Amino acid sequence: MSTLRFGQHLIKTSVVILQTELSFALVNRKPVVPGHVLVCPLRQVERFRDLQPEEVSDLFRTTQTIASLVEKHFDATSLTIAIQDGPEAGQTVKHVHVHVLPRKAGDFERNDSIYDELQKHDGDDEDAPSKWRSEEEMAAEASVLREQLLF
Ligand code: AMW
Repeated sequence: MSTLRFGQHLIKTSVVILQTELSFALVNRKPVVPGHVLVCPLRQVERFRDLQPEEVSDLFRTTQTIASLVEKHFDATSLTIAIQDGPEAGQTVKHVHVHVLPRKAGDFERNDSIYDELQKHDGDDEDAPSKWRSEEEMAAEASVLREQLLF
């Protein structure tokens, strides 16, 4: 099976939802909310400023497609779309990625707590292999989402 690079991680195509000319979207091994997915440039660059204009364009067009898909599929009514651009902003994987998080009424008692959760969910204390989803579960989710893209 072929793989894509996400920073130091090798990503199996089974967990990839969509690949375009310059970007790809994958399911998350430790989602903050159901349907929390990531969209990345294919080229491994660390910071948003490192992207070429055509990569920015493809990345955001892909984000738009994927955001609509997960909002609908996970019965959400809004989205949080975020880039943690640099370590002080909470970036842990040195490869630009857009977090797409479906939102629903009452999902967090305080709406902006999602940013605290985003900061915490892959911190040193939280990001243990025992807390990751199985490859099978991730591949199953990616497969369902890929199918939805066809309609
Ligand atoms: W960052 O804190 O760098 O803005 O976010 C990294 C994101 O990548 C987290 O949501 C984390 O759960 C996710 N992640 C890290 N490694 C993998 C992987 N191998 N497969 C899927 N998601 C991953």
